[in-house]
Amino acid sequence: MRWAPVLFVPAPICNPIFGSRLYAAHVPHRPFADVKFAPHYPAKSPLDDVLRLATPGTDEFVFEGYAFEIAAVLAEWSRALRLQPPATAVLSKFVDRSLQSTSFNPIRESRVRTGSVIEVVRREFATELRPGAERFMDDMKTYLDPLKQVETADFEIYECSQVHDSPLTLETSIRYDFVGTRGDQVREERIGSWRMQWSGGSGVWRILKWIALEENVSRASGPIFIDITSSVFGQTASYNEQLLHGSDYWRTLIDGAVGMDVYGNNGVAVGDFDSDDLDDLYVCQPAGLPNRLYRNRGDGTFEDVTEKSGVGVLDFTASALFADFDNRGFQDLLVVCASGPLLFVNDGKGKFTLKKDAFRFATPPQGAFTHAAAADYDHDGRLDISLSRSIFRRPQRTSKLPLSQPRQRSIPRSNQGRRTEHRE
Ligand SMILES: [Ca+2]
Ligand SMILES: [Ca+2]
Ligand SMILES: [Ca+2]
Repeated sequence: MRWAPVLFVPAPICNPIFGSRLYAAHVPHRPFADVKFAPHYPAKSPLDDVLRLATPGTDEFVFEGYAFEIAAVLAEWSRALRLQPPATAVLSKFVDRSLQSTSFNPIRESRVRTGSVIEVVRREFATELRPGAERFMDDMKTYLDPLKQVETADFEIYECSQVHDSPLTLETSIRYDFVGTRGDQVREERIGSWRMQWSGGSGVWRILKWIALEENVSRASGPIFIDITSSVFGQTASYNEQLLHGSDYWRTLIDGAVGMDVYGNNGVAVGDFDSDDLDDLYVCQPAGLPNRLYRNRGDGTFEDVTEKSGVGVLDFTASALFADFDNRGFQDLLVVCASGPLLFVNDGKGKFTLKKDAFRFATPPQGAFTHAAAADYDHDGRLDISLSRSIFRRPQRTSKLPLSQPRQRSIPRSNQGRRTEHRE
């Protein structure tokens, strides 16, 4: 054990992609710094074969690697745009002198939505290609000039194909999303598509062609939504002590045996359970954390009524639904746990009672329940339910991955008045 301090001297970290020794210049030389501790595991990890292919382009999907490199170019421009638009100096590093481009000045604008709060315009562009990198850079400056501050500059490559072998030339379709503030303080979002041609490889790419395809522009004179969550729920203990912490936090505190995982989402349900004409909120939670019911006080705040209402379900809950399933005039609560649906009947006095055996399945359902929808599909005056499940199947082929993609199945259930019946 006396060698332990030496063994734990930090070794240089090698980036598997770039092969550089990060931090090497910052680690001071220490005695025995050359001594390395090389752990020997008893067996090869079953994940090794998968992890070896995790870096884009290292498997048969070569274009994934090219797209990854081009995305890095766009990400560099994005970072510069958010610092100081239009950041054409950064962009010019990747623009070939022979670049051909269409004009970013729209030939047609049509109003999609008008109003005092938000207006939306659809832009169309000319298809004529014009040569010249300098002309393109001037055009791009003019295009981005109204955005004095850029908050979002996202680029997503949704198509990538090879045009020529030598030199390697790719054509990409890219969805862009700019969000920023103009000089007159109007907020503007531009979402559209470009088709671009790139030449190069080995991490060095230059843009040969830039074609503007379409664009939607949304403008608002100020923020449309304001986050008021903390002022609405801030006075409740459950908000501060439970909801503000994420799954990572709770997984370190709650025994893993309760089954809290990081897969899937937990929804919310909105309904007026106490019939005061104010919508209340039911918040679904991962396994081990009780779902919460918040009553709308009508003064811009909610109170936590989980305990006295009796709907603090601890099972993993994907979603929930308020609806009057027994036609007594009060909103009941359908809680969709992964293990199955639970029906809580509203007594009209602020308390719910779990209706046992509300659901009977002809065969044991496979997979995890995820969603529910309600409608009176057979017009008998009683609400019926459609339940969705996520089913994991082992693939037939020799995939090394443990599980295939989930498949969705739905179970329509007919409301028979006293209980529901399975109709599949
Ligand atoms: Ca209410
Ligand atoms: Ca009811
Ligand atoms: Ca019905």
